Amino acid sequence: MAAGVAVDTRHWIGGRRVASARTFPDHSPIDSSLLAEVARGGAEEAAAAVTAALAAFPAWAATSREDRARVLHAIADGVEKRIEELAAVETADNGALLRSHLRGVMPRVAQNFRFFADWLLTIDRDDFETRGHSNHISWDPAGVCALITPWNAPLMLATWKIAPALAAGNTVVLKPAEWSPLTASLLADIAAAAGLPAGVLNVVQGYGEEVGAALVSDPRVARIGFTGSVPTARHIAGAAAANLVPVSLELGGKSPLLVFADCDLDLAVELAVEQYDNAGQVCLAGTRLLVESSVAEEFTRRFVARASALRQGDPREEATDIGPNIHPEHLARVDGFVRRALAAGARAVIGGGPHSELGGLYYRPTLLTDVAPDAEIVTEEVFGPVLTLQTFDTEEEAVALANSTRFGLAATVVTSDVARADRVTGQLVAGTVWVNCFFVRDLRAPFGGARQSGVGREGGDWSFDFYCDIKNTVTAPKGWQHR
Ligand code: TXE
Repeated sequence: MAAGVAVDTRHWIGGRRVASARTFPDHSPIDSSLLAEVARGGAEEAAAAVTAALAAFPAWAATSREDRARVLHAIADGVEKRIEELAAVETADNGALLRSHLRGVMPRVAQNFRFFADWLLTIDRDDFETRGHSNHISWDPAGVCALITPWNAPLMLATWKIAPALAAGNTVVLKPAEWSPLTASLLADIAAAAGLPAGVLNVVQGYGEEVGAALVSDPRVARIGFTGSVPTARHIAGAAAANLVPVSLELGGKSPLLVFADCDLDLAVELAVEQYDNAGQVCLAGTRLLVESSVAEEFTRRFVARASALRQGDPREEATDIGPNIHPEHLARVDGFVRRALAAGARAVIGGGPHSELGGLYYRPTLLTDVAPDAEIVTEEVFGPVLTLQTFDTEEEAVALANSTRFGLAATVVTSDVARADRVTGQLVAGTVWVNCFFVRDLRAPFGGARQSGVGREGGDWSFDFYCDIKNTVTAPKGWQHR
């Protein structure tokens, strides 16, 4: 196995490993080697997992906040103890850089648990006064949460939902993406070793249309958390509507990166080249470069020099900057976007196709110019190392271009003019806006997007609002000793 680590890829249901009659192959995008034959669940396994989660719910919901926080910290301890193994397996499974997993992604997995454990102990919306009366708001766990997660940051995005769901006192059934199933299986072992009771976290492996669809249609599910594509979100939202289940949808983006002539151009180039991270498989990526005309030529020259120095290859090597894309089907999807753009008259300043020497799933970092504002390559999420560059002459034109897609997830503004930054950021349709920086994240901030970038927000209070049922407000004469 590319990762050199054997993973038990049977389901984790009710605190024990469960096999299925069928399996599906899991290959590494690094070299297409077979990593595992993974249990291929279906409606039966999905139902069994919901049953186990339901059975475990009363006791876990009744566990004190302090005890739940203690278990979540113990899970974080377990993640930190096995961080090298988790990083190696995740890199083998989804092709993202080992150094990113070791130094950024896996520490963030542990932080997801610690953050919501601590937030649980500090969250205080309970008491405020009204005309001589006190009000006490209390909230309950919601119940069984079905969490369906993607392949671009498998364990980080799964635990970004699992941690608040568990902290709030819910039980969970996780359906990882079939293109990156492995670390979810390891998490099940880590959680069990940390003392998470059987049935509180369940992991069912399998295809979205088999396991995922069964989970979101199960009337016993109380919350659905999803990160993935818009088309899949439509299926899930429809199932949730049938049962009137609250659903959180974190979807794609086509975010702008605005470069104004007054900016530090070297900073703008560095921020733009960062958008190739994870081979462009980042929902927040600023893939639409919008550059003020007067600096476009110099920006492009510096960008080409910087991007041409990026090293593509084996993501396990420390020196590698860009690894492979996740899967042959996805590579074909990415390449299809580029080919259609080139056929429509776009020009590839760099890249423009798969990496001819490396072959496999390696796609060259690509920058396309001469693209129309309504072109598919400008309006649709490619989810590969493919950027477009458009120019503008005025601030108004920049904002209009930035807001011209059906998405609204993020935006980056590069300018040295504070007043301009205030004006522009106030007009952008984007859930997260960075000024002269990128991907600086605080877990207290609401994460999510407008338009077709999703429904709802995750992070801090917003995660708790979603994963809890607000129970009631008790109002009594001042001095009443609310429990
Ligand atoms: O996602 P899917 P895919 C976008 C990105 C990418 C495109 C396709 O544009 O190119 O989506 O990626 C499960 N009922 N993003 O096809 O299909 C599936 O098993 C229930 C952006 O991989 O949405 C997986 O676990 N579940 C995104 C999860 O949904 C179903 C990250 C996501 O798969 C299902 C990933 C169904 N009918 C993709 N069909 C981001 N915002 O980061 C599939 N699934």
